[in-house]
Amino acid sequence: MAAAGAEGFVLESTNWEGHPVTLIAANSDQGLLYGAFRLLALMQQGEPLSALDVHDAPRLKLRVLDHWDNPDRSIERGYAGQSIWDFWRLPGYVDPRYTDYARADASIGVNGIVLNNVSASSVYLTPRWIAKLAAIAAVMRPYGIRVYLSVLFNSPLDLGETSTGDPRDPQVIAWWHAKADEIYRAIPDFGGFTVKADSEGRKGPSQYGRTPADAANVLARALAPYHGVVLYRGFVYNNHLDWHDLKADRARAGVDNFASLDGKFEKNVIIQIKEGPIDFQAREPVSPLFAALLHTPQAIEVQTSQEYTGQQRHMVWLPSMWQWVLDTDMRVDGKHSPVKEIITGKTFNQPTGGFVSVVNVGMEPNWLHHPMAMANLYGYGKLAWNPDESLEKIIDTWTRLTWGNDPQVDRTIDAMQLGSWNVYESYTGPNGVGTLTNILGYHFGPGIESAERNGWGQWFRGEKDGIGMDRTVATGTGYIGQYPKELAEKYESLATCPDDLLLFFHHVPYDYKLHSGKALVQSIYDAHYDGARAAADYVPQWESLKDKIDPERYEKTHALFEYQAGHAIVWRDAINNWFHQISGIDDVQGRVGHHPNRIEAESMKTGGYRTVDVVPWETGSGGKAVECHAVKGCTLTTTLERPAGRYDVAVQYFDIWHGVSTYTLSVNGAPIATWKADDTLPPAQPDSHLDGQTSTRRTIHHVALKSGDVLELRGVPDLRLELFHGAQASGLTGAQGLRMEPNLQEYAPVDYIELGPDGPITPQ
Ligand code: GCV
Repeated sequence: MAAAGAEGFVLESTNWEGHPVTLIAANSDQGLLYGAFRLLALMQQGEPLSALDVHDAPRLKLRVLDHWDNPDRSIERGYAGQSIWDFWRLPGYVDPRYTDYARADASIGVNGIVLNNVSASSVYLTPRWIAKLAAIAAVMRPYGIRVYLSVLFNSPLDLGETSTGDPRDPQVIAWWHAKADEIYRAIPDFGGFTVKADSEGRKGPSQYGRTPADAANVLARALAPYHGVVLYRGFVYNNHLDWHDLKADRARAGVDNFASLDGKFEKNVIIQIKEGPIDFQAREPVSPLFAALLHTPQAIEVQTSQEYTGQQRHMVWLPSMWQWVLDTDMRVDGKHSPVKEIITGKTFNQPTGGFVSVVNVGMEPNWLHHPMAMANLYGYGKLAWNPDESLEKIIDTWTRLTWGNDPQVDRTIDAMQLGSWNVYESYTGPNGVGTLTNILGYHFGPGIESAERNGWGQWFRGEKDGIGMDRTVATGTGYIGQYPKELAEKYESLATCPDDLLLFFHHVPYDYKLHSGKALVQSIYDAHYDGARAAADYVPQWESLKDKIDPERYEKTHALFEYQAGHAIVWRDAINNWFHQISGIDDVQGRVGHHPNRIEAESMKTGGYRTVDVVPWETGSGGKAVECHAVKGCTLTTTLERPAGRYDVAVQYFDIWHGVSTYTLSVNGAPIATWKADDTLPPAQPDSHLDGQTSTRRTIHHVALKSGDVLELRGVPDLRLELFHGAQASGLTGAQGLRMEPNLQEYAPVDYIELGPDGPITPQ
């Protein structure tokens, strides 16, 4: 049993006094629990119990989920409802969902949960709140899960209990020691603290002329007597970089800030490093910081919550990306040193290491909104347990446990999930350019230039002459020099830099010839068409399973796949149009900028609609859309000149968070579809922009049409009359006190109508 260690287990089919028995053995309760969960999973997959011989133990010590949950139950980058932690009712009322969550997490091997946002509030450290944390810890404990807390670096000052936040000040040191004592009295198995400091405007040790090591060590010393740890985040960077400085580079920040501190941290400090040097993009190279800390334990941080990868409205199976990161061999000192062995502590002989995922589950019944997104949480647990587990096995097990053992169901879902990261990457930001989302909005749809010309440093430097960040040592920011020699040489040279990271490392002309043989811009056009097509294909693949899936989950997933198909076209067109305009290079296949089946709303005959600009221009077809400001609604009509047949009619409109416009599509005066633009899902924010985040497609399938038919779209806006701010105070009553709040209106906006074939739309 020695190999099972503290958390492993053995499952064996044996017999006792002539009777077959199944043995679960372990060195601890936790090991037994994991063994029991494994046994249940095997049984659920129909594995015979007669020949069990499973010996397993986790490879990573810390398998921790981060919740970016705030005290008011909002969640930063959460897409499945409000926080499950109902702090206002704790500790008196302990929601039974905590037990469900603990059980689900333990079943995939999670052994720690950071309860609150890394952008932390100091309120959690007050006695009243420690009692609340203790109530959650009591639920987690039987499941082998320790609770952790994100702490504000200068909490004692923030709470008014010291006169400074300087980590070297004796008052501050004493405060943290007393606070640790207090926490451990309430929660004897408390895991420790996570710290985000000197990052994105958060205060940090730099304001006192101190280093991350000073800040981490004061906490670590306070936790050490109780075996607690500090997970200090390597995500320290300046978000006010100078765009005009061609040497400025956010990607450098991790190594620049931490490498010189290697060896200066207390033993119970673990540096928590985001997988890539920027921020959970669809693809980034692996952070060079993994190779720069030889004397400090490390944890990798990934993001199950799909902030930049479709926010749980697009299916993207992220373990494919994570395993690519884990398998990356950093070649430290020319030796085999894959990330997965660095974070277990093996490469640099560290006593501990970790695998952390930002999870951001919410109150929605399935925790993450998209039924397929739960495969990300499951896959995280499996990789944190064993980074070498095969992706095929992980997804197949998840599919069987979630959707049953029907071979067609399993084959179909497995294949869709396994390809989904590459599909998403190809219709959003291929070639290492980053996810070309609106980084100044809520990181959802395309908004290409939002990343440029500001201090955030998510630049890709798309100019007339070419595109990509020159991060070479020879002529660029020197970032590539932060990698160990072999990797640095590979990335520095255009001859060996992989196509899928090219624009992360090099600035090249648009007609640059890739290793694939294609010109860069053509490859981008093709990738976006292929990616959008592949996303569209999820719909018929899913429909092929209709009779084998329960109606509730079938319909929910179907609607999400339809949404993804439409939104992938928004991405495809925005990025292709932008590249077409900046490069001036035509698509050799003539698709970009030519949409023969598209009828622009602004070109249709209108009853009341007015033309408006879409900003940024690339997120609206032709840069324009129409809006209706008339209470009774407006119409768009067109007389078709098409051969008779069945068509899929797609209406591209904008669904903003506020307001519920109504649309009706009619043929020759007979309505064929009515729907409401009632999106309130979490990515949406209270702004009324028509852009790539709100552009939405509704497809009405198999519509019989012929030449001469009149197609009419009627839009009825939602014009909200709100109580005029201050009306009551000013003594205004009734209609006098009402006015239209421009930010709350939804003017039934329309971009275009498209008749198949195009994108997902095929003639019937
Ligand atoms: C919690 C990104 C996200 C932020 C997040 C930050 C972090 O910038 O957009 O919401 O803040 O990363 O990881 O600290």
